[in-house]
Amino acid sequence: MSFTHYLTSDQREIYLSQGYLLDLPPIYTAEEMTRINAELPNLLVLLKPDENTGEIREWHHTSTYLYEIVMNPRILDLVEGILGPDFYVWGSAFFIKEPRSPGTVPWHQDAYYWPLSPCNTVTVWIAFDDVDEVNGGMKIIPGSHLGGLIKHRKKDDLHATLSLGLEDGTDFRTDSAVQFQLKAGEISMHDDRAIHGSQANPSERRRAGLTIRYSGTNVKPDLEISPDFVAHLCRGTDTYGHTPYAPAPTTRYGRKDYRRRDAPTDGYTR
Ligand SMILES: O=C(O)CCC(=O)C(=O)O
Repeated sequence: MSFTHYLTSDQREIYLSQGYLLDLPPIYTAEEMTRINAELPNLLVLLKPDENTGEIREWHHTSTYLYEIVMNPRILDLVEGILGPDFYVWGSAFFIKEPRSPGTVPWHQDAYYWPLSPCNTVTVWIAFDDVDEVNGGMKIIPGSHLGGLIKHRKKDDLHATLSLGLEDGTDFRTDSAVQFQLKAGEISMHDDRAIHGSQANPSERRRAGLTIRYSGTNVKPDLEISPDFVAHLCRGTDTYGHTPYAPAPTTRYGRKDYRRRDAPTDGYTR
């Protein structure tokens, strides 16, 4: 079976050995991104007064605006190069840092948070803005996905946007961290075990990205922990039957409310 669908074998090799991929062809032109960004306020107005933009999670189930992005064939072709022919999309979430905002994303491994087994999930991070070190772009530790899941610690930092994280120098070392730089409309891809995080945005520029989570159909969600877990099959067939599927949305902008539990401090390590 070939897994080089629209990725070169070198790119696939880099992803498998480093746990991430950059320098991919742009998904959207500048004009397309301008149009996509112009629609974003239609989602923001659906937030409740006590909610922030981080609450726009899994709204691709209820908004064709986002569903079209997560199902974009240009993205699916690249994901297929990693996951193979049979995979679904289950997650999407905005990580928006407004200019001069103190919010950080602690170093973490996504899989520690997710009741999914086995680890076979690719995150696509789409830049809605130009993103770099100055406005709090993501950093990743190359090869860190190969070391297994590490116990995360509770984060008491007021500005941390996740409740659990890893300690630099104790759990891992940041010496080799790679800074992601993306133009609006470009993507990065990362493995669900790769250690990554991001700093605050002290700049005058917004830093917005949409994360999308794609899993091979062999990945089984724990429906007792996540009773509202639902997916859309992106490519191929699902012969495993682990995952409930939802119909595509029919409205342009809709919010999704779901039952959500914080990850326990010992994560969902298996
Ligand atoms: O956008 C960021 O800074 C972090 C994103 C992230 O943690 C993720 O994609 O899992």
